[in-house]
Amino acid sequence: MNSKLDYVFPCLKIINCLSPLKLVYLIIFLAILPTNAQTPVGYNLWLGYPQIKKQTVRSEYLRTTNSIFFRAKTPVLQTARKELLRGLEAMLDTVSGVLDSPNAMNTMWVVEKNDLNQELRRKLIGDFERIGKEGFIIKSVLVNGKGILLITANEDLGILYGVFKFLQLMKLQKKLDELNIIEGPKLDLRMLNHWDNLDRTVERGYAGFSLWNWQKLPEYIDPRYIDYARANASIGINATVLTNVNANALVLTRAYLEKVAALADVFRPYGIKVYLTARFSAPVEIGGLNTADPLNEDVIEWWKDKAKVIYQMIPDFGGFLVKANSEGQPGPQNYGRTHVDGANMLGTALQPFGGIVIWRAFVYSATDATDRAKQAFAEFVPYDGKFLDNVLVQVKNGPIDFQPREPFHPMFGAMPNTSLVMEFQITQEYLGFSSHLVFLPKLYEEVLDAETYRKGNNSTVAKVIDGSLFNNKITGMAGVANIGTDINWTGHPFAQANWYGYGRLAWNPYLSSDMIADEWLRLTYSNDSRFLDPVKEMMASSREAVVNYMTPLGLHHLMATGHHYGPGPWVNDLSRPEWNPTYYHKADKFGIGFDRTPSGSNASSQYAPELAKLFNNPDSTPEEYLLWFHHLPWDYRLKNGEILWDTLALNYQKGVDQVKEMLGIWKQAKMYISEEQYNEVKMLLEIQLKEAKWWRNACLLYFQTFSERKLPTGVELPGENLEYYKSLKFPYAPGN
Ligand code: GCW
Repeated sequence: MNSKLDYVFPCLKIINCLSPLKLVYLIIFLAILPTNAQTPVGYNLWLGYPQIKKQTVRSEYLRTTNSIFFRAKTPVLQTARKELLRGLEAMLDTVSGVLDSPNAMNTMWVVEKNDLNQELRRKLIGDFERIGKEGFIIKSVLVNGKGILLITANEDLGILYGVFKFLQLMKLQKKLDELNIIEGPKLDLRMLNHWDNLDRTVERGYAGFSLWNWQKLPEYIDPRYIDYARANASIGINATVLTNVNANALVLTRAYLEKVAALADVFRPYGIKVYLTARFSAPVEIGGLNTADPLNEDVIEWWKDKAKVIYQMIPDFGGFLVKANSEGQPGPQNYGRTHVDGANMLGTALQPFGGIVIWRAFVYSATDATDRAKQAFAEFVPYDGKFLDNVLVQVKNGPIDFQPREPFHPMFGAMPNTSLVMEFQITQEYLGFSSHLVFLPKLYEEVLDAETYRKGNNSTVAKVIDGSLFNNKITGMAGVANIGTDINWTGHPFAQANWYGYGRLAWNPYLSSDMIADEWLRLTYSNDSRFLDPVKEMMASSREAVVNYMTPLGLHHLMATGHHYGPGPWVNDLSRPEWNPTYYHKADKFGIGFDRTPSGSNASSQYAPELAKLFNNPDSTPEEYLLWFHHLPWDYRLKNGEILWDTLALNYQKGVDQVKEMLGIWKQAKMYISEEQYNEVKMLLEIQLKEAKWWRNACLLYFQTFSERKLPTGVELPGENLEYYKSLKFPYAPGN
């Protein structure tokens, strides 16, 4: 580990040898060096470590820091030690001595359970049981009568997480001397899903290109890979699927596996395992077989051999994520077999090596005319209990597709004998790309807190996925990444909060989104409450704002074709009915909305009876899901006393007003942050305001052709006519 002194001494030696004239030149040269040699704004994410004045550190121990006992025996522990020193040195501007054995001068110990003395081990035995494999303990303890700050864990990864937590607490200006934190993750798999293609384009990616430079791998290790791993480890993410679920079999060839192995080597010391998407037809495409039938002996052998090769190259390989028989991807059904046949065949191949299969439930058929919202449930629920133990089923948060708002997916709670992984989208495919500020943990929280009633009251979605409701063996959450080569990683600086917040909720799905916003803002911008309080409010309202200006009252999938950028509620000419927005809103002279009650598609019956009853009656359906479940007349009277048309229009207007308020809040925040930080978000909020108005105008003008009613007072009149909005085309919208 290099300390700052390692660099200072050689420099002093060089300076000593210089003649006075050369020294003058050197000083002039240093003075004119551009000062922006620092890290560019946004690159450090929530991991920037600004200097803290020593006297304001809320810890007696650290103010008198002189040595730390930290025995780093494994690569993960070495990472942890490096991270601790990096943070402490930057924040405290003191070079702390790190020792491999305890010493009377220690003020801090960072030690794995097995390296603790008997007495402490015994004293903390209950805590060690509670934190599990990856958790940590941060605690003030007495050693030989002297107070010491202790970070400890059962295993090395817990230490790394504990170190990040400790640095975070320091940055949050928490009092550090009486800490007693005993914490472990509630989910096993805390995963990012990259929809990254081998040509470096990113499906639904709005932050540049893929981070993975396949061309230069395996030899060339971009330092960003390390920074990516640090960022993920700091929020507890322990798994990454490198490639798009719309998969390319080439990644399973030896040449690519060597590249994957190089990435796995980089991520391993940060506790992150690598997974790949497996194209079901790979045995045909790269294996020379003439079938990929999961019951064919040659196919079974091919996958077994493939698994063997992968594990020889990447001993801790995580496993496969599979999108099969969905949106044109090949799968077992191509051979008359089932999802269970396909998933279990791959599970069997990975099982000897401890690998897992994550099989996606995002399926809807090109030929089945039943409501798309019902199809995944109908197809998968009968398979409950039929998947192998190392096969997990990954379910999107809602039954359609990552809309600004959907009710939770009815599969959650309906498959007690199957491990269900929650799939959230962090990238904002349907929520304004990387131009709109939308704080997604609000959405995630709503889904996780939703009551399923599957095992009485308090059977929330969070309890389904953390395994506590049905005692599942493996648990997990997946987030479709919003990360790319942009300097600030995510395009919009506030989209970093979605990556951060996703990680925090994957660690603990019971955290509140308000707390996450508070943490993230403090870690990224400032601890000043004059900045924090209003900006937190701006974040909290941002999700409801996007729902209002895009798809209020339970409307969904009104986005334009293909790229999903901007409104296209009029689109009705795509080859598959369920790709058309008109399929979802069903606006006509009578009214608007999708009847999913028994008089319609009866999708409501896929929920527990308590919910189905609620959803079947428009009067008891929560207003935010009204048009998801009902087709209602334009003059249907809502609880607010207004008719549906007026409420719809006023909601669209409200969304626009909310963005105006967000912009207003941001303008007030100007004095607390740098000009660059301020301008960046201000410009983006201006785009968001322009686009919120576009959404409002386009949707209202279009729906007005059916309602034939005037816009109510308070709704701004559109500046253009419907034809204008219909004529807008975006052939190069990103992420498509
Ligand atoms: O939301 C849709 C996207 C597709 C995506 C698909 C999926 C990867 O529009 O781009 O494909 O979902 O989740 O498989």
